[in-house]
Amino acid sequence: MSVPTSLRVEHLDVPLGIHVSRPRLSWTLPAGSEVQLAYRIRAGGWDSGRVESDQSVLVPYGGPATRSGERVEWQVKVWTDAGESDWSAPSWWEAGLLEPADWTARWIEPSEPQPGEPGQRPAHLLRRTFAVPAAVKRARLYATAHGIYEAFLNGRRVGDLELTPGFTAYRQNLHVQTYDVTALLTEGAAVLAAVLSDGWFRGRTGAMRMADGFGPRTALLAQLRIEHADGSLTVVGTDGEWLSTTAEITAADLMDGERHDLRLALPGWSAPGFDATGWSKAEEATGDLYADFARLTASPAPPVRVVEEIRPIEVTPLPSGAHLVDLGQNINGRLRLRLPVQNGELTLTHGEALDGDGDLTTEHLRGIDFFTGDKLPAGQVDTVIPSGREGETFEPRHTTHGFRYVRVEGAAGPLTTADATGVVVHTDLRRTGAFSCSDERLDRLHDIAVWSFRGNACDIPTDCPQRERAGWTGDWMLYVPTAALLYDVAGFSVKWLRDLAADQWDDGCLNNFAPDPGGTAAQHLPAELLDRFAGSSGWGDACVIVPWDLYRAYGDLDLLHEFRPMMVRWVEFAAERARTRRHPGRVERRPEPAPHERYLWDGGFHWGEWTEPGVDPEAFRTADQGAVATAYLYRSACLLARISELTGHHEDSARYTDLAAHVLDAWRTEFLAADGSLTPATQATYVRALAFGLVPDHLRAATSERLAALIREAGTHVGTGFLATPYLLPVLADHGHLDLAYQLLLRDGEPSWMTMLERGATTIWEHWNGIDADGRPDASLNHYSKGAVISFLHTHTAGLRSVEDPGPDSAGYRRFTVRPLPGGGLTRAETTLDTPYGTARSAWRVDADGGFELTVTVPAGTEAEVVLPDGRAFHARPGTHVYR
Ligand code: RAM
Repeated sequence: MSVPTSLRVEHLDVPLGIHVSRPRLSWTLPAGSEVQLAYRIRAGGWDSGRVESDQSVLVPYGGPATRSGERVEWQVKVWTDAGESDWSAPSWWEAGLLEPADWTARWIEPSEPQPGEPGQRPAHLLRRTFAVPAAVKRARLYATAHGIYEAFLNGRRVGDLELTPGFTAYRQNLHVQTYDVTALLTEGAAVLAAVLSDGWFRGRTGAMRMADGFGPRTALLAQLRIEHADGSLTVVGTDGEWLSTTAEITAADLMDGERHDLRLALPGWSAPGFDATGWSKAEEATGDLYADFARLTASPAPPVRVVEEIRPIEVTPLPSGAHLVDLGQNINGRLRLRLPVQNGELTLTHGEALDGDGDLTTEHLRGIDFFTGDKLPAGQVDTVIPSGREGETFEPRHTTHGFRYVRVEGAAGPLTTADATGVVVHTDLRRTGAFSCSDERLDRLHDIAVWSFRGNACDIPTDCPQRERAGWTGDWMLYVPTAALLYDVAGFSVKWLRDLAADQWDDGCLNNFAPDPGGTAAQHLPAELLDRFAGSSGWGDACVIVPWDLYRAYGDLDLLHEFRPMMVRWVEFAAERARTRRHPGRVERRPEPAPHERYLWDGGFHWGEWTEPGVDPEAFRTADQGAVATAYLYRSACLLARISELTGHHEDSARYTDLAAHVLDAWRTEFLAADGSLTPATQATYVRALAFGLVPDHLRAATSERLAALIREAGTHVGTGFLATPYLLPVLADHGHLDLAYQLLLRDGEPSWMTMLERGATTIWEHWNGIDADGRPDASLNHYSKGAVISFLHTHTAGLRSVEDPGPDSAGYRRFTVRPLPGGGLTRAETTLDTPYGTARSAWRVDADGGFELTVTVPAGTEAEVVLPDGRAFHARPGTHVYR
């Protein structure tokens, strides 16, 4: 009998060094199985159990307690009336160092008498010699840092991970990487070494380029555990025996870039036999964070790696003598450059756009100091001084950039495409979803939206990979449903949510992005300052909406349990803001507050719809954002009520249902007229109101007619900004305006998605006019939020939809709908998605005489409702079905 078709630890891509003793197992059954599953898990002894279900399920592992470093194996078998299968091939995971007491190593800081200026600080080399006294059976290296580290053992780089230990709220969560280093060790003299740079810990981060966010020093923590063939153990770690010096990386910063002086390179520095005379003693670090080993944990996300390499499409000499490298694709990563044999310095400036003369411009990428209004440098400049030896390569590993073009200045000879490689660096996410159709433009739009996500998935979901590289809450909230149609983003999101929760303020406020190097410090600023940036609706609501969308996509109730306390505190914060603050404009119009205003959230700080075409970009600072904020308070209160119910907090469920009802009443009283029209009369207001259920059923048709009219009045152009854009096409399609949805999607002329394609975008722009009609760039050209439109292709065009409001029996595509909505002249569309239960697929085509054929694949253990364009509905069981 056949065994299950797939087996894996759900939401966990690194089996080595995991930090939880209760991971979840999932399996997919062969299609059509009506069976029970049995599992057995070996951690020391065997633990076994049986799952009383004919479904594929997630089983929480409650078996024998895992000990640090322990290898756990598991197998499953299938039981049916006909008999039982063999045990499946074993899968396994290995626990990391689970307890603070497991650490004998101590934090060390490189000797650094005088830290340089932020952005200009060198990386340090650290090394320790030791003896391997006997043959090696098995060895593990556990390592982490304040900063970015690369570990080396006996002259070889350990592992293939990049930018370790990644970016987290280091004060509360610091990830330890575990490496299998058995093959790097032999009996005799050995060296454990590391390169350490500022990274996110001490380097410049975010829109404001603040440095020293988490502390003034970099530091390393590493522990090597060697099991010998004879049963003995050698443990070596960071301690007072380490030496340090500065590296040939004379500056390394994630915003500014990297500087290498290869004349200073020390060949063999990480191998035995190297003469380290002149190196200084590294210092054992004590105090504050160093004493806290409880914050050390493993990442629930896959690691960052080099995931692809790109050969440039062109290298062009510029009149200045510089060379322009064009990758043909905007990426996050770095340029690897084969160096000419020369002594002079080369400068590599990374950017996304060209000026009128065909030279690189980075002006549009310069951020602005939020408080002073001053322009900041664009950064992203690497420099290298070759040693003059033959065969050298430059590759910066302690920074990444957002770029398509690199201007290389200072090369003595001509450069060609063979000299340069675009190295794509981001979280090594598992691809789970695809879409294609008969219209090349839509395939291309899909492609650039995927690239935009990839460009902003380097350990955290960022807004953009160049100007800010920050984990903006609103951006991820808007894109997560789309990302979950493309990649397994469960662990990636959980990692980020933990950092968001870690820095929630005492009053429940959430501050724009996570991780936040400022931590919770900003909460103590004077109120008038806070009111210029903190606690925005639509951004803070990510704490409710992101977990909810993950639950819809992956069916994991645990994460609703885990993050519910953060949601409760946020919604209470927002409700209290609604109760206690009023917008000055409303105070003027209505000095005595109306009773419903207790539930109207119009005070405090809000970004508002953001990047709405034609709206003064500075207006948000003083505008009345009551319609946006109150809508989000309603949305979050509704979801929190539902989440409370699902997690067994019934009193809270009643409390937030009641809150939601009051907020809804307030919103309607203030913004909805009896004829279904809304204020403010923007596309965004209408879209949000329909998407969030703010309009009563009897007015929905009228309200959606008014939305359609607004769009036509705008020349059938999209008029939404940040928050409403992802909902625009679904709302139109779901309210009888499918044609209009396709017209907007395929519309050319600014503002539109097709304009991005026409003007050569290879990633999604922050602004609708990212490149204007004259070819001038504006703001970031790699912001994924407007790319959320591609989810419409999956959920409406191809028609594969998760349940809106799922429970345990339907979440994670255990039940789903296939309801394709052809339009836009398409003759074919197809999507696939690897759900937690297996691959679901919807594919349709229209033949020459108008016949429609739909093929649907329903994974084992799931069921689908299939609705054809003519309205006929079917119930589909596991298997592949064709409908005509
Ligand atoms: C911009 C960021 C981000 C957005 C905020 C409000 O600076 O790029 O995308 O969420 O502002």
